[in-house]
Amino acid sequence: MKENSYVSADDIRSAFSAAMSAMYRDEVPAYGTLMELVAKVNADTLAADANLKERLDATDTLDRISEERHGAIRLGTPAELSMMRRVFAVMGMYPVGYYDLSTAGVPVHSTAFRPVGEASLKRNPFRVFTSLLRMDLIADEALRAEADAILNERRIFTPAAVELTEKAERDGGLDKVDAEHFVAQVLETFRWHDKANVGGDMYERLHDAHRLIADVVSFKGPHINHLTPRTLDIDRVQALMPEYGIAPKAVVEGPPTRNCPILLRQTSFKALEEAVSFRDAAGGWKTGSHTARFGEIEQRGLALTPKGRGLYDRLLDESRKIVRPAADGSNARDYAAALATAFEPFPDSWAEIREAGLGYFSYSLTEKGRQTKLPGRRNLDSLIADGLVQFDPIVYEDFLPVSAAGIFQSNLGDGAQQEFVASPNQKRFEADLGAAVLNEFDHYAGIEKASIESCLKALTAAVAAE
Ligand code: OOG
Ligand code: NI
Repeated sequence: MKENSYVSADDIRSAFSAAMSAMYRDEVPAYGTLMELVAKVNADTLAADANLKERLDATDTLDRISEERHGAIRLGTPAELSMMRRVFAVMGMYPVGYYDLSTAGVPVHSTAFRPVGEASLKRNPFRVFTSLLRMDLIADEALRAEADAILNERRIFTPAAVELTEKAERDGGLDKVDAEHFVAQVLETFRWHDKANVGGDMYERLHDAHRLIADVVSFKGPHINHLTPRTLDIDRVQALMPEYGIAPKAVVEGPPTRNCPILLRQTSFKALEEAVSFRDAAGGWKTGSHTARFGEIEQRGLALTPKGRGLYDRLLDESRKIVRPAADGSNARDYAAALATAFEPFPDSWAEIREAGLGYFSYSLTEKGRQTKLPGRRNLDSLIADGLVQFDPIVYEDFLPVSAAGIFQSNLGDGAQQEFVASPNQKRFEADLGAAVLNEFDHYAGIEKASIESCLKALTAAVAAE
């Protein structure tokens, strides 16, 4: 097959995220309502802020502003995780970051499959937060063995999805017909199944061990449990949700509202209780319910260096010592106030954040810089001071374990709080995945470094060219 007849991985990912969006809106009408609200708030925000509109027009694709940025699934076995890695690779999505959620009472560890290069992120930034159930954290050995047996029986990928993934690996891509077929087949893996894989008794036992275990083990596949569009004003969407008939989670996760947004802010509407049926002893079906699916929104800001992240983690921890957000939202105002107070030591101008070495920036030449020729290399700060080089925040494209835990918890129900011994095991996760995850800090540092190098090179190359 000729190379130029292949569809780009970025285009396959775009088609996949559009197909997921259509399927999820169809399956979860409340999600469609959330999308409408987000589109309205984004339009209002842009109408009220001409500057923002201009900036987004220059740097982003304005017409895609309210589209999904991520979704999430929960897998049951190492084999499912490693096959999922191969499927996502066909769509240009690679594992970035390792998140241990055991500390937060959720028996999973996770990565995010996402596009990595700037051009790919611009084309379509869709990512999937992917968790693997940690059976090793389940105390009940008999239950563990039964759950393992159930999981080992199921096949979450269609035969055609596996074949097309192998074909893409072998040939280095898929042509148009195969790519369309691939998207349709892979979509099946994420579909909701209202008929459980297990009987009602087994579901109860799994549920008693942990709600998340029931969610993973009881069904035919890893149904997509939420999708997340981007909002330009997360506080406003959070405030308006009740008016639209959807129940927001108690608080927005992540940093407080700031002039200079950092990392990631997220909130969701609470998972819906949905009718499902379980096998009964006579081989028929018995109706019950399951709570797993919700809708989320996100707003992203500056990627922080390890030093910045250290400060963020410490301040977040301090805010939670003042007020711990209650699941019912009763102290949401106090929590927002405590968060704002706790974050006062975190500088709130790009220049101060940069000078303190707290964030990653992308450097470029100013107009003056483009017309300047330097005899030799000079230090970056002096080039900035002389107006030759400017800097823009690099956007954080990853996730936050404390926030993720908050999202998990609010959707597992209030009684689901459970203690596990902290036991991050990235080595084990990577062995199960069949690959190493990219370290997100190294990645941002690399982008920053390359931008500095290219400025210095351009400033001195002007001399060489003369
Ligand atoms: C994933 C929760 C984490 C996020 O945005 O932090 C997540 C899940 O509930 O499976 O999606
Ligand atoms: Ni999410």
